[in-house]
Amino acid sequence: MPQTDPYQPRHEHRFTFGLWTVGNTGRDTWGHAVREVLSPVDIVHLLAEVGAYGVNYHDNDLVPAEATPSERDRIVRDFKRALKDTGIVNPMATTNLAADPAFKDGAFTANDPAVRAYALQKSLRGIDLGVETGATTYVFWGGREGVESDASKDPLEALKRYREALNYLCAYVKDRGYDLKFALEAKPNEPRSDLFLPTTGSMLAFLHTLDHPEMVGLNPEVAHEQMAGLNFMHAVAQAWDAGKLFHIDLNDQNYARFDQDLRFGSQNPKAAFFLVKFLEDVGYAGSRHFDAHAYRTEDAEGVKEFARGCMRTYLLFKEKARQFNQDREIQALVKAACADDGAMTPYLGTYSAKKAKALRAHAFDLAALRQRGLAYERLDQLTIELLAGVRGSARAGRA
Ligand code: DIG
Ligand code: MN
Ligand code: MN
Repeated sequence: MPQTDPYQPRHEHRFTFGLWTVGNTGRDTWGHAVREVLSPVDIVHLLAEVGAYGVNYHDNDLVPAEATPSERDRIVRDFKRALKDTGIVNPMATTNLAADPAFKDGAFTANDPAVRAYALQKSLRGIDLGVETGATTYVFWGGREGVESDASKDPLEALKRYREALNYLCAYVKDRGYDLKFALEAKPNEPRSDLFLPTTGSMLAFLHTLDHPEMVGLNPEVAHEQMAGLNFMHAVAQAWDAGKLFHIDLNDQNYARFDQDLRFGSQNPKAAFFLVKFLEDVGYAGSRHFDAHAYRTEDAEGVKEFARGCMRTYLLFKEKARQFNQDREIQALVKAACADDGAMTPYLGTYSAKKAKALRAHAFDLAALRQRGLAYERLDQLTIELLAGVRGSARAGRA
């Protein structure tokens, strides 16, 4: 009986890809497409072949803006049949509010009220389409919600328009009785010079200013926080802490680059490992969405390798996280670093006058506090050795 590959993706892993990811034709600012356009049906079958769980889309990835109503119905019918034939599901949908030249000055935050109205209309239709194909999460990424010159737009007015649009669309979902929640995706810049609501933290604060914050969560993306030089896992932890990790966009990114949307774990494996460890430790049950695409150098087979690599790397790090959590020496170091003999309990936690009085009177052994070593060098070295695959074969003690 051949040893089954422990890193084979299965539906239970909830790996999803957007139509625009494995369908990316390799066109970039400086070069033409290098790959054929794939139909949504072909992409669904490709994702089934590589072992994915689901497929996501922007409205126009599925239904071109110029499609007639009958063409729209045929496309949706064929797409739903492909989902049924393959068992691939559609957990998330979104609106493309970035490509149409009408959005050149933004969509929800555009200065022209007709553009803002068109963005709402397009989103209403996109929401209906997403619900029709089974989506239960709707993402909003404000790719054009920003400025090149702050002379052009008052940020307070922009936030007011953003809020008005999302309140309008939340009210629409409630009015239609849809089982749909919204997930806001931040990005600091690109394609606009500066984007409003640039980080997951900004989005988290903003969503609480909406009329129905309970319907709205976050869709953090690895590349977007790393573009801003931030620790992505910390952003995800804050979203989770607030009960707002509704979705997640996984990829990778060099910190000093434009939005690269690289294969998951391909640039910063240690950061990817701690992200996977976090998601698995807390029991995140949502989609693991790979918002990424293959290198421009790749052909159709290379695109499949890209998709397999995203999922395989996630599963590799999921296994490494299990080993990390069970490694006696690592866990002993983690435990020692967080040791608590209870001596500070009378002073910490919820304030009381009694506690504060006792704390004020307490004499600290500052010399001891200052000289204590925490052994993080050994802890991180063991992490590196675990990831490098030597920890498993090392002796139980010091290598
Ligand atoms: C880009 O990172 C954005 C758009 O592709 C889309 O709106 C969202 C969905 O994952 N990610
Ligand atoms: Mn991106
Ligand atoms: Mn994204």
